[in-house]
Amino acid sequence: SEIRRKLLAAFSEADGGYVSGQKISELLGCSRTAVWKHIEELRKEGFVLEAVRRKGYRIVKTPEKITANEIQLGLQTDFIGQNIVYYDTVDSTQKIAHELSQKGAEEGTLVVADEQTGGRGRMARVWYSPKGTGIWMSIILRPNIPLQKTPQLTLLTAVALVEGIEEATGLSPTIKWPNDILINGKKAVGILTELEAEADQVHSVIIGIGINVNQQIDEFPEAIRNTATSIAIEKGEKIHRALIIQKFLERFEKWYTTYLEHGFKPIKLLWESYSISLNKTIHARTLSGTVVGKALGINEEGALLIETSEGKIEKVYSADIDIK
Ligand code: BTX
Repeated sequence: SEIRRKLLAAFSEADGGYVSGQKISELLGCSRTAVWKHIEELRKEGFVLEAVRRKGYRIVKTPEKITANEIQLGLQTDFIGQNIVYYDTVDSTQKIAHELSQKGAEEGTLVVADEQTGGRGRMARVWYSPKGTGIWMSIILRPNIPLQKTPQLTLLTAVALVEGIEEATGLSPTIKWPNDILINGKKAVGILTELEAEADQVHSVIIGIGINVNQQIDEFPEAIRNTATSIAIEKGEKIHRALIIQKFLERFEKWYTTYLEHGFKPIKLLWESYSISLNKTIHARTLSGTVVGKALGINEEGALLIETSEGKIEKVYSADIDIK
């Protein structure tokens, strides 16, 4: 709610310091008793607050759980993640985001869940989204761009994820075209971009992001134990999920607004600098066969350019790639 947003903004500004009850009641335009009720609500969500006479309230600890409040506490964006819809458990945040989008949800609306029972990847694959350990979220965007440019948003998201994760954890993720983020060569993040469009008109783009954060290796299903990893595994310690979400949202807003103003060029350069597939021989498995060759880069549309041994340059729009 708006009140909650203001309350958290006041605590963010105080940066761990006290905010007086008087100040809060002025900011929110409510009585001291109502202030106390809002504080109690935060406590119920797992925030630890200290109350000191004449000084006011101070946040001592934020909850381990991810809550909308915690993501908003200290979030420095204008519109990305300013409206957060949170679920303890949900089929797929993509599904919810599509529904909200059709009901007219504002651009930048973020759907986050602690667990997904029907998390999905590309081409109806399963995305494992166990409870309490990862970040499963979807963002609603309404860019005014032609349909064929929408794959660029997947690449833009990958850039923001690399930078956000690096800022929050100190790890250095890399990108494997088109939508995998790897840490030390293993998949830690997946991105799924879906559209609502009619003819050439894009109504909305729903970006789904799954980040493995606090899983240990034996928590992964057998099928992906050799290929998947989590931030905690690579970092050697657990990381607060809300921090990663915040850092990502901030990078995302920055590059998304840059993109809308200046186009794909600046994003493309960053993307290429974080990519591990370039200048290597790769096998790209597409629906119509496998292309083998050297990955040269991406074009303006976000397609991967592969130079085959005959010197022909193939454009690949959708594939799974193996790096040889
Ligand atoms: P993808 O098709 O590139 O990857 C899916 C493949 O990745 C699976 O077939 C499996 O081999 C492997 N995989 C499944 N789960 C995991 C995992 N947790 N970690 C590593 N590897 C895994 C990637 O699709 C796009 C994923 C987007 C997920 C987000 S979560 C929030 C949103 N809601 C939703 O339903 N999907 C998106």
